[in-house]
This record gives sequence, C-alpha cells and structure tokens, in this order.
Amino acid sequence: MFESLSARLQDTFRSLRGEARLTEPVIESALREIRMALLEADVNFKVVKAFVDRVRARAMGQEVLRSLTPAQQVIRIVRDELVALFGEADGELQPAKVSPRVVLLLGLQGCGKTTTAAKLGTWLSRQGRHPMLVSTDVRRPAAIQQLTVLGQKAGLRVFDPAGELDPIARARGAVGEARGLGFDVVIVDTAGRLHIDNELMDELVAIKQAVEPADLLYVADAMTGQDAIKSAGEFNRRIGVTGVVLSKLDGDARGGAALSVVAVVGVPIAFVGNGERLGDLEPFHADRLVSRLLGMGDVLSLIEKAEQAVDEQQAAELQEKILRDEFSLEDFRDQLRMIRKMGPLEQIMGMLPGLGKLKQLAQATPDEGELTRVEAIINSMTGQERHNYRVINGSRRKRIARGSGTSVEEVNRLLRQFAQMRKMLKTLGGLQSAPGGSLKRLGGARGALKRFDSLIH
Ligand SMILES: Nc1nc2c(ncn2[C@@H]2O[C@H](COP(=O)(O)OP(=O)(O)OP(=O)(O)O)[C@@H](O)[C@H]2O)c(=O)[nH]1
Ligand SMILES: [Mg+2]
Repeated sequence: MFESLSARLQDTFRSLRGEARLTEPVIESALREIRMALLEADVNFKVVKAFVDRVRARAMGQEVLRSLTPAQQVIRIVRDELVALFGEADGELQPAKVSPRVVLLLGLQGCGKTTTAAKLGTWLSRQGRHPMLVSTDVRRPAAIQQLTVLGQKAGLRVFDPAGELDPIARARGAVGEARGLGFDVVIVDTAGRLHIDNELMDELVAIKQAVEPADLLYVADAMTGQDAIKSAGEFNRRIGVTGVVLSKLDGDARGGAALSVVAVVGVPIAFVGNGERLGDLEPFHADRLVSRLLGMGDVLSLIEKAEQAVDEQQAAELQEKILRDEFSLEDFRDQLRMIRKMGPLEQIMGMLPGLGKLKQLAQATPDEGELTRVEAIINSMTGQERHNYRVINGSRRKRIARGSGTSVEEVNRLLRQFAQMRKMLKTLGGLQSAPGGSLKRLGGARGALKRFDSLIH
C-alpha cells in the first residue's frame, strides 16, 4: 500500500532539495508531480485539486521563498496538508457516557465487517474494556457461525441465542444481556450487500433505532478505492456514519481511498485494519500514516506493537535468566513467538524509518515459514535438550530433524545461531538484547521521539 505514491513523493522532494533557489516555476513543477502522483494513487480528483491549491497558496508565500530552507518548508507544507486531509481527530472511539456502548459496523459485502468486529473486540479488551459481539447477519448462511468462530479464537463473548433469526431481536437481546452481565461495549456485526438496496438500508435503520449505537462505523475496503467511498457517502446519508474503519490497508491498493475518504464523506477514520489476524487493527493516527507515506517511518506504532506483544513481567524474568547465563532454547522459542505476535516481519520493517524501501533487507530476515520451521525443531527436542543444548549430539540431531520434518543441516544451523546468540547476550550483560532492556529503551525512545516531534512541528 502507498508504495508507489510514497516513492514518487520522495523523488519530488529529493529534486526540490537539489534546487539552489526555489522559484515559482520550480514549485509549479513540483506541484505538477505531486498532483500526478496523487491522481495515479486513485485519490479523488476534487480532493487532489483542492489539496494542490492549498499547498500552492502556502508555498508561494514570501516567507517560504525567502527562507533559508525553502525546500524543507515546502515539504513541511505538503506534510501538514496531507495530515489535514485526514481531519484533526485522532482515531479510536470518541468518549461516550452510555454503557453498554453500542458499536454498529456497516459496509458492503466482503469489506471486512465480521473480521473487524473480532479485531475491534480484541483491541478493546486489550484496553481493559469488556466487549460482547453479536451478528445480525441472518441472511448469509454461516455468517453467524463465522463471528462465533472468530469470537472464540479471540476469547470474546458472542451473543447467539439459538434459533433467533430476527436481526433486531438479536441486537436488542445482546444489549440486554450485556447490561445484565456488565459488558460495557456491544459490537454489532451486520449483513453486507453487493450494492446498496432499500431492504438492507431499512433493516439497518431499524437496528439503529432499536439499539441506539454511539458509533456507526463504516468499514471501507481500501482495495476497492473510489467505490468504497461512494457507498460510504450513501450509507452516511441514509443511516448516518460516525467514523470509518479502513480495512485491508496491507493490500496492494494504491491508497487513494484512504486519502480521499475523510474529505469526501466528512467523517474521521477511526481505525485501520492491516491484516487478517486478530491483532491487525490499529487506531488511526494521521500524522503517523503521513510520516510513513513520506518515508519518515512510523516508530510510535512499532513501539505500541512491541508493548502489546511483550509482557513486562516475562521480560524481566528473561533478563534475569540471561544474566545468570540460563537462556535456553525454550526461551529462544518464546522470543520467536513474541516476534511473530508483533505481526508479519515485512509489516514491521515498513514501519522503520528508511527501511521501507530496503527490500533486500526484508528478504534477508527470516520469513514466517522459516520461523515456523525453527519452532518445529525446538518442539521436537526433549526438555533436557531445550535446557542444555550442549547435549544435542549427532544422533539426537538426526532424531530432531526427523521429528520436525526438517534436515540435519537446518538443526545444525539453528544450534549454531543459538550458540552465537547466547554468546552475544552474555557479552552484552543481558542489558541490550533482552526485551526488558530494549523495552525500557523504547519507553525512553518514545519520550525522546515525542520531544523531537514537538520540536519539528
Ligand atoms: N488482508 C486483509 N484481509 C482482510 C482484512 N480484513 C478482512 N479481510 C479479509 O476479507 C475477507 C472478508 O472479510 P469479512 O470480515 O468476512 O467481510 P464482511 O464485510 O463481514 O463480509 P459479508 O459478511 O459477506 O458482508 C475475509 O477473507 C477476511 O479475512 C484486512 O485488514 N486485511
Ligand atoms: Mg460478515
């Protein structure tokens, strides 16, 4: 997502920086490039025009042309105006006093409503909330079952009275049960259609009237570009939408939908979905997305992911072990699992400043398949072997390779890497490589970043 737009904007900035003096023609030509880049990314043409006009008005100002760093100033204007495209509001759910708070998910067929229901439930319970899920999609066979399965996987309560096939009764029943049992959020999944039709709209209006949702979130499939936005407008007119969830931002869409939706529909983006897994939902932050787009990385999102994946207590225990030189293959496996919990490595790499473009580096890091094999190898060891890798001799290596469906070479490689890692951890005194240490560092880094951020903005 955004890759080609990102590359083109960065090229334009590079050539701006190369200019000794900024003149009107130079700025005009940069604006032309930016305009083309946005149109090619499928941003709504009216949005592009207004955007370019605003940047031009500010960039041609005397204080910019006369300043010591005109290129820098122009880049900053583009950055600010991109952030402004997303509106001022930061993502998440706006504060509401009602409890249980009802969140209604709306959108076309296949846009990601059901997946988002489970992801949002997961996110809310990580925030210490108590969400309950309910499906009102009685039309598509197995739709209710789909939500139940996802809910179970996420460890969330799903309201599903057997045999109740009236969408309104299901939604109302869930709110009643939530109130009775002390759940504070009810996430209502709804049916989707290929096209907007009156029957669906009437059903949604009836559900809305019955449960009075505080949030009506329109789930927009980022891959469908301008189409998603057109129907967002329609849903907003007929039902009322309070926020947008942009799903499938991990896909190879060009990004236009993301950049146009707020300007066209007039409601803020609340969350973005960037994968199929339960943890792949983040509150939307315009400044972070724009920084990522302009190649400035997204360190804050990365820190949040790391904090979610690392249990502080475990991290402290691990640090102790490293200090006592007891770091075992089992701990190693736990670390791998932690890394995998943070999400696909490629996604993580994309968030690091400057690394977004380094494709080779992404290839050099172990892929998901390799991590799975490493885990399989460790799983095939006995407890004794995991705690003391030195006992793993030739015949044990053969057995482990057979048990894990890998080869002796792979087992050898893993043991070699593990031995190296132990050595490294030991020399570092367990302070830098242990997640506990790095987490503290990240905490410090977050403060420093915030300070840095306030300095440059
Ligand atoms: N890559 C990716 N896939 C997603 C994301 N969100 C949803 N999907 C996938 O999109 C497909 C449709 O998702 P659903 O959640 O079933 O969509 P829905 O809106 O409930 O669909 P209907 O109930 O048929 O209207 C599924 O295969 C999901 O796994 C995302 O953020 N990234
Ligand atoms: Mg669904």
